[in-house]
Amino acid sequence: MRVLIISGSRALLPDPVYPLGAAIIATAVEGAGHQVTWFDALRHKEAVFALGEVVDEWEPQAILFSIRNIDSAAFPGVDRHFEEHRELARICRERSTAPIVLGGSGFSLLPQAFMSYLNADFGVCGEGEQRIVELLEQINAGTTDEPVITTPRAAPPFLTANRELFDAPWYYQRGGVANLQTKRGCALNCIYCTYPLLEGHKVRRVDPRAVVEEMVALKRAGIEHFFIVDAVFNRPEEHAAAICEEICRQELDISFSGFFIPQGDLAEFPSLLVRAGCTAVELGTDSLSDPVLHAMRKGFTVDDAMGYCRRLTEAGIIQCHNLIFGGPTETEQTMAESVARMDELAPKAMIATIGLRTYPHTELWRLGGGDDPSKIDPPRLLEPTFYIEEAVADGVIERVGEWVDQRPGWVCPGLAKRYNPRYFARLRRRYKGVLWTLF
Ligand code: B12
Ligand code: SF4
Repeated sequence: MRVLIISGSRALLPDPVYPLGAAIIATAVEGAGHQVTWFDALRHKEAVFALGEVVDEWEPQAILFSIRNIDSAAFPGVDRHFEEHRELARICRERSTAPIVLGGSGFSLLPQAFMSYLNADFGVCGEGEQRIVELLEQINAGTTDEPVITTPRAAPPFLTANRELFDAPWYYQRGGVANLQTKRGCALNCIYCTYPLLEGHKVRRVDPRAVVEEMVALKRAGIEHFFIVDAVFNRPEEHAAAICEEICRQELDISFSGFFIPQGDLAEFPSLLVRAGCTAVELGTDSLSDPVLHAMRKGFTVDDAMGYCRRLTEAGIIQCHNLIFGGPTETEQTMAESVARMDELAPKAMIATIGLRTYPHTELWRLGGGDDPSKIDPPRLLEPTFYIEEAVADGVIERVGEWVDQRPGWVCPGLAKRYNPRYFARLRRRYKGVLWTLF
């Protein structure tokens, strides 16, 4: 079959992100013997027009649409990406009779909403690399049944992407990293988080030798800086350590970063990270006040976080933290505690988030009084909603704005403070690796 695969994301911040999920799907489809062409909406100023031309020329027999981003999840200045996806889907419908199949992390969080909003034929929820091949066979044979299919979670080793698809070098040039996965799943249970919904609670690890093999292959292609896209890189800690050891064993000269939880037991882990090339990490700290950490069920305490971060600093690892202002049980006092303790840690960068984006099927959705999602008209679910604790709702935007203004390394996506595409693109011109190390 002639298959067109679209990456719908047009988000440029904090960096343009290589559409790894879409590339894996395209690799699977190509591997099954189909003719594949890809369209990357981010690469076109007039994406809808350009897509129309590709559809006319290519005359696809199936159109696969990868939806990574719904919105920027940043309050109050939220960017609504789902509206851009509708325009792309509309032009496909106008120019082609091919079935439209949706997938991707954004889609998987709100499948029914996207199906009806984009007027799609099929949707694959979750990890699509195996199921998409079967679905294309069924479409070809005219034997399809359910429009929305939920896939079982894949077992490692996972299919690796052919990075010629969607032009990985272009993203490396502009985004400064190549993305790579070392496992799927998160065993933790933070009340607002969608990652366990997307990837499950059971952690499925890729063999460290296979992870490093992928790094070696990318290094041969000139890529030396990586971002690990795992929910949390340092959980389980021994898997992360095994990957670091393998990088050291192979004397691979690369740098990498990823998401970390500020807690861990292995005393030698920070120095091992440094030897393996990880000298900058992003921490999902969220709060530095115990009642709020407890209410969000983060699974660590202020003491854990402060102690862990000091160990990272001693080992020479610079840090970017995230703080959420307005989470469950937040008060003026808990916010002030978080700010004071963050000042003590004095990280290189700090991302301030106001409130929490709520998603159906999370505990926070229920806590925030969200209705039963099955009773809501599906497209209405796409409207971004946020939880902000009532006790601080009045004035939290101004307070956070002031804190950010007073601290050079702090950014706030929702207030567009030190967070704009031109500033970041300027920094990026002279730098590879994670960008916040320049703040
Ligand atoms: C790593 C990550 C980042 C890193 C990316 C680093 C990098 N260079 O890659 C950073 C920190 C930069 C980042 C930034 C942002 N992110 Co982010 N990120 C993730 C994360 C954890 C993993 C993404 C990933 O690469 N997964 C691995 C790939 C292989 O999986 P996948 O893309 O899901 O693809 C699989 C399936 O979805 C499916 N599939 C994919 N496409 C298709 C298509 C078809 C047709 C089919 C059938 C199947 C299919 O099969 C694939 C293979 O199994 C996800 C959460 C998660 N656990 O998924 C959030 C997530 C994607 N991010 C999210 C958001 C909001 C953002 C930001 C907007 C945050 C912000 N305000 O800055 C920015 C946007 C950046 C941008 N330019 O797009 C949201 C998106 C939902 C939403 N509300 O829009 C997610 C889902 C997290 C969440 N809150 O729930 N992010
Ligand atoms: S916030 Fe991080 S640690 Fe908590 S459940 Fe989500 S991915 Fe896991």
